[in-house]
Amino acid sequence: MNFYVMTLFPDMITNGLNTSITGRAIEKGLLSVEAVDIRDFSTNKHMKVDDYPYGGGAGMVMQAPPVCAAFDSIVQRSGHRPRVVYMTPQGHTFTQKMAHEFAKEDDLVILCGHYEGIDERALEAIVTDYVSIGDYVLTGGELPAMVVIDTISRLVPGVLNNSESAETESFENGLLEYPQYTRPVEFNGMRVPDVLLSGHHGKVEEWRYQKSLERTKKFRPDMYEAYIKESAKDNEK
Ligand code: 6GU
Repeated sequence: MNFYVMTLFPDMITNGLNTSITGRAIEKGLLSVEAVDIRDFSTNKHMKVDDYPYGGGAGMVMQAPPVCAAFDSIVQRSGHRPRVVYMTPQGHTFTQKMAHEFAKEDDLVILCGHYEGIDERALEAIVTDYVSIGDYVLTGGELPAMVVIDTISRLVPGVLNNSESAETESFENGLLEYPQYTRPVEFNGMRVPDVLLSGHHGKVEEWRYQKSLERTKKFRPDMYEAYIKESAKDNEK
């Protein structure tokens, strides 16, 4: 899968994603991440890419021409018009389900804004999806872009090795994950639960399921309600 990140801070993207699991996947050729520097497409002699907002107000707005020219260069290189995700606190909140949807694409463009945002005409011309990562405000779309790319990447076949992907994960089954333990068997007077040492696979599974339910009810009552409703529906069938 190929990601194109349109940004004014390409180093943030490259430094962030060339590390750890995504870095390994890039080396293996399973992913590519190209940071497209919007400033390279400025037609201004000072390489300016922003200006004052019409109508007045605080801050600067990223201008339409360099944004659209940067996108055109991606269309040229990829040979089609890929989906364009604009990272904005005004978008739909990112979910695991959306990650699965985006993971079906071969090419995905992520557009990062800064300052007070991007000229609406550029957005109308190229953006297909408006995505936020939560109800708080960041200085720019780069960290959200990395969050989205990381989440999608681990769904791309081969990116996770067996032991990584074999983990039962929070959100994939609608429940939070159960607690994990490793050696030593006793730490500061706290013992690993006996059932995990029993070697009884069925009992371990049941214990983990109960812990998942317990945690979800405690920390995410909204998810718990949805899970119970779904289970009731399944039982009717
Ligand atoms: Cl996608 N961008 C910015 N600037 N702030 C955010 C966000 C995105 N999602 C949550 N807060």
